[in-house]
Amino acid sequence: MQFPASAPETVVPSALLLEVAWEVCNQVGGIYTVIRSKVPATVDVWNDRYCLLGPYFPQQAQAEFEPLSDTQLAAAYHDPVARAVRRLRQQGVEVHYGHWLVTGKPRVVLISPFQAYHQLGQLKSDLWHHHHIPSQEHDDLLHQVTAFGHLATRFVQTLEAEAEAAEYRIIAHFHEWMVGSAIPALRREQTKAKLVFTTHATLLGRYLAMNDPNFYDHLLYVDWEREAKHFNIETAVRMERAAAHGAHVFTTVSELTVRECIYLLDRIPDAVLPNGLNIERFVALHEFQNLHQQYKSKIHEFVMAHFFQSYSFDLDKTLYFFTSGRYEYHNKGFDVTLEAVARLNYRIQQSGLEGQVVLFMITKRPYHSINAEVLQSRAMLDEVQSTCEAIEQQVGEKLFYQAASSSDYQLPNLNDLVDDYWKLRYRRALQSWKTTRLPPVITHNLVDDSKDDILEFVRRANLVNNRHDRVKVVYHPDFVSTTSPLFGMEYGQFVRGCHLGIFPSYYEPWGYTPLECIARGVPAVTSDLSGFGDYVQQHVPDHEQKGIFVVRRKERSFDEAAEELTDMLWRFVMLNRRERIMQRNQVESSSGQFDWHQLRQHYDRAYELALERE
Ligand code: G6P
Ligand code: 1S3
Repeated sequence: MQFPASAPETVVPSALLLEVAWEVCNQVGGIYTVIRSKVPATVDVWNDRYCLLGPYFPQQAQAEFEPLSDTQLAAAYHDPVARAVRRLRQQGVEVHYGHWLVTGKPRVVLISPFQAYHQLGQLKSDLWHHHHIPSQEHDDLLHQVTAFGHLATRFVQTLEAEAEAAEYRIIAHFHEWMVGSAIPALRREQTKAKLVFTTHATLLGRYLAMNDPNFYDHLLYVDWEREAKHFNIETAVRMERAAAHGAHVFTTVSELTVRECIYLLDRIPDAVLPNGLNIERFVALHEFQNLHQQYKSKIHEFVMAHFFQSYSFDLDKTLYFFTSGRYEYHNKGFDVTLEAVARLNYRIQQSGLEGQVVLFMITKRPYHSINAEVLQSRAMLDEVQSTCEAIEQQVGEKLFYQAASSSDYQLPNLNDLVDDYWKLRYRRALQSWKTTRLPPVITHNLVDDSKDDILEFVRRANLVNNRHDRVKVVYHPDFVSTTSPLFGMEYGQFVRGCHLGIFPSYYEPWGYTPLECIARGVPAVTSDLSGFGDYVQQHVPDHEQKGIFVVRRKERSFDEAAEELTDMLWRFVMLNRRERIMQRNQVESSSGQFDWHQLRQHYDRAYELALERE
């Protein structure tokens, strides 16, 4: 689906848009990416009629929020948001107003939920009496969202009064159940604001998918109330339902989640709002290819440190695959990925094909520390490198001197140009580094490594980085970041340096990980059970040619999905360098259709619909 970029005048000029989410200035998961990446495209169109609202947590705010000074606030008398902030402050509410320090620098209001904790008893009682939402003791997240829901309600009401004076209508767009409890409260108070609610997953869907291998077959018959009690999430589920039912316009992120909404929330969504990214295109195509080469070299450094201590292989014939995401072994398709690479390992061994694959599994698990041997190996490789550099410099200097003073024009034996000291140091560095033990699969010491599904699989399949394995596995149970001593690069740079991202999810309302690859010109595998994969199947013709591969998992067994993925991986390893470069070009040039400047249109349509509804 392609839309022209909208001009500002196509958006209702008399409306003010307030976007409310728990993850505004507060990164928890995928919704942060949605809101943050959408900001530039939204600000382009809505300008100063756009504001965000989120919870105030001092530590997060310190890094991401810049408050307006009192003078700036006082001067903003035409701004209904500033007026609402001032009014609430006069009533004793602590409200922060300023800019979110992200690209687009939008205006943002942050309110600390904790200031309403003394009212929790009353708020819980109201939720029960007005909306039949029970409360739960000792659940701090529920306490925070209950308190925030109340304060958000007050803010919208105050803004409503201020905006009315300025003849603005308000659209308040709430994301996910954590901010959803404001919706039934606002409806009960007969708000004039038009309320939009987007759910990015359903709470029950996630729990059921994790626990029921036939989740999609059973979806039709789920007794939501019984299951919500069973998983002990009744309060949150009822908040989600109340928000979905109370909104003027109810939306979700993919056709797949539409089904969940119908069966688990009992409301058909009015619209699907697919997720996009803020895609940065380079003027010259070769620039992103150069970046691939540059970051691949950094990954080479990690690989040398991790493997070459035990044995070496040709890095020029090595492909880097990776998967990443929250540690949901089954939902994120880690199980299918591992099964497929184990089969690929066998196929490559049998075929006599040259080269190997390193699969990185990047996720987050509780760990004590980085494995000391892995760290030490990295440090020792650094020592080898600095020794080589010292020798290089010495040889260079001596060679230059000998060349200048030479009378026979013969190249001297370079070995003779190295001091014994450096020869010895070189030998010692290598001797103490090299080992006969196998390179470890996992880079960290997990808190509980006896019950880890990934480790269990590699042990069972004997995919433990044997010398003869043609697929090696590196399990990194922490996010990749510039401060990580092993990779020392940003996640986005790591993605660029890899050859293929693999994300054959079983449960994934949207799934940003493959899209993050496409945005960087890296081919990716997704599945038809992820919102993104489903969208690609419906809206991106010839997606395989564009380097987006969709594993079919709907109504197919684990074994069939694993086999299809193995075939995809096999075809990928058969490509030569030229073909890979061409494929990356195709991937990069198709990324534009996932830019928010295209996809934001869906949001504006939902807002127009909301304004039409009573
Ligand atoms: C980019 C660089 C080339 C390099 C290639 C490697 O295209 O511009 O100089 O040869 O990457 O591609 P590969 O798929 O083998 O990592
Ligand atoms: C949800 O985050 P998650 O990883 O818990 O929302 C994301 C943004 O819409 C979506 O990409 C993801 O699939 C959902 O699961």
